[in-house]
Amino acid sequence: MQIVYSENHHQHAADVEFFRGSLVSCYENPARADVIASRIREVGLGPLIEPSDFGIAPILRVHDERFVEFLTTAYHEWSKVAGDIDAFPHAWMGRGLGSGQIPIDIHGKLGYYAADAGTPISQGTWPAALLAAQIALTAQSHVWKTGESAFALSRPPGHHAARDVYGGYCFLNQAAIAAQAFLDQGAKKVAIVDVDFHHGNGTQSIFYDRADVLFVSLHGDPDFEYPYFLGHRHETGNGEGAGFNLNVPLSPGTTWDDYQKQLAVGLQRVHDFAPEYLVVSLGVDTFEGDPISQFRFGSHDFVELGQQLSKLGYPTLFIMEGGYAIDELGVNVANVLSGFES
Ligand code: Q9C
Ligand code: ZN
Repeated sequence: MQIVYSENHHQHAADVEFFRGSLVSCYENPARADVIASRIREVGLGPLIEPSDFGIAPILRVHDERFVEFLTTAYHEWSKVAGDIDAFPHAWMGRGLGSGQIPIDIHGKLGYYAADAGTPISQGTWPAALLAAQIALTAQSHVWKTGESAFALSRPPGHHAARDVYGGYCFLNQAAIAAQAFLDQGAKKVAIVDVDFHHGNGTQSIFYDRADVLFVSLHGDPDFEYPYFLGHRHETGNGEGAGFNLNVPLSPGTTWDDYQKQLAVGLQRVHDFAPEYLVVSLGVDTFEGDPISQFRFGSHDFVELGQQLSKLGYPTLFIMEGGYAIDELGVNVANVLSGFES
């Protein structure tokens, strides 16, 4: 399997995030990708290659131009008034309280574009997010050209980013950008399976009205878990997209044994859809030791997860999403990929 990686993810290094009313060290930190890369080298899963530059056009197929413009300038605008400290919003519009007009002031803009107060923007956030998208596009291009599978080992993650919203540690939606790239290159149908602990609200929202991308997500029930406002079972798609969105919310404490039965239903739906390509939003925050999540996968269960995904038989593009138990993160991710290859 081809692995696409760049050490330049280190540019996105925020200091703190809000957690239960306090500021704590960021869970989404550079050590995450480092330990995954190191484990992948250790088990010899495949060559780690550097990303190519596909420019901004494939990103603008998914994201709003003014949103991208905001991301490119946000830290600079913020640091002019706040100094060299991570940027956070402090005001949101609230239901019914927005005219739709985008504020000019940076604090207003942060509130306009952010979904939460848990996603700091640091000095190198934009270049790192752009690089993560290029990593996804490089891996996508490999899958497209060879029919082989690939892994985009990138951070920051992407599945909480919507067309013009950032949040949940995500800025650009790599999975959506890659799925759209397959379609733009001539594919007719692409399925995205999201196995991150959190619902992929950004990805769902991007494709909710469309029949050319099937979105299947298994996740912590949003009645209890981030992102709270999307990911319920009754969300099945809209208009032409009706029937092309499948959410499987699961209780806190869900084990692999519970999960795999639901996964089988989700993968059957993918099979029935008969896509040409599969994109996997790969979060391993379903691990029992994850500090912010509530499922109970053991490390060995990730091998089986990889095996189940490989049984579908599609050229598959894995995109790195969440997973915050640093000590086991490398093993858990490599286990999925090893299981997939076996
Ligand atoms: N401040 C992904 O796994 N915040 N994002 C949790 C800690 C949101 C997770 C509370 C978690 C987002 C890609
Ligand atoms: Zn997650």
